[in-house]
Amino acid sequence: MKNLFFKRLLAAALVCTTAFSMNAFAAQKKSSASSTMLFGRFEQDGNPANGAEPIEWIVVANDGTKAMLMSKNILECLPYLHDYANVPWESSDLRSWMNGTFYASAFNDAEKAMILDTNNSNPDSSAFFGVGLPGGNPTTDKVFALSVYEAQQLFGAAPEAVQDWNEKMQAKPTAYATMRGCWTHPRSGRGFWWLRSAGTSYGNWVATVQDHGGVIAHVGNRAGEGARPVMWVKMQ
Ligand SMILES: [Ca+2]
Repeated sequence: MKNLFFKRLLAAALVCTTAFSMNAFAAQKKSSASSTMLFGRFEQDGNPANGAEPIEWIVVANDGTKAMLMSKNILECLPYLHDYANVPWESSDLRSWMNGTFYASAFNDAEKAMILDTNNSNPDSSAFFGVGLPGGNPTTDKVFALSVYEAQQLFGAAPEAVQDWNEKMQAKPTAYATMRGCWTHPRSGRGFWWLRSAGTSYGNWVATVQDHGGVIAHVGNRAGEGARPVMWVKMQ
């Protein structure tokens, strides 16, 4: 039932293409049919001279009091970890960037007050990859990447279909993220984005999403992959 609930929410979110401003947030906050919303700002068009652009978020869950938002686009190009090493989400560069540089620069004080702490479990990845790795300690995050299990629940990326095409998981880097080094498919414009879960024990230490939307594992310092921040935002 829970999976169906999330699927329906996601379907509703993806059907409507209207982006809501913060002024419309109150009006839409009780509607499960809300789709995307604008919240915070980050450089996206690759022209810093015209300032940062509003961030568009997909409302992937909404329980009536809070909404789970995931950036529609891949916002930044960075490795999960700068070095060739196996570290858990807790110690990753990606977590540091999301809760540090990104959180500090993308949101004003009023917006920060709306962003809730999320207690994230980080289970090992064996239930997804078969030959998995430990995920490390639980973490408390303002901003985070999805785990493989959350992606599976929200977008139906079933374990037996991790290599498969999954339109719900596809995303494009912004022009800025492409300029920063995110690999971008020349025709589709889509790219790769990190999950926070561990990968497999064959030296592929982090789960990541490919341009066609399937989940795979890569070494965490692989170049050209990016970040899709996720967070829970208070609605009342
Ligand atoms: Ca700009």
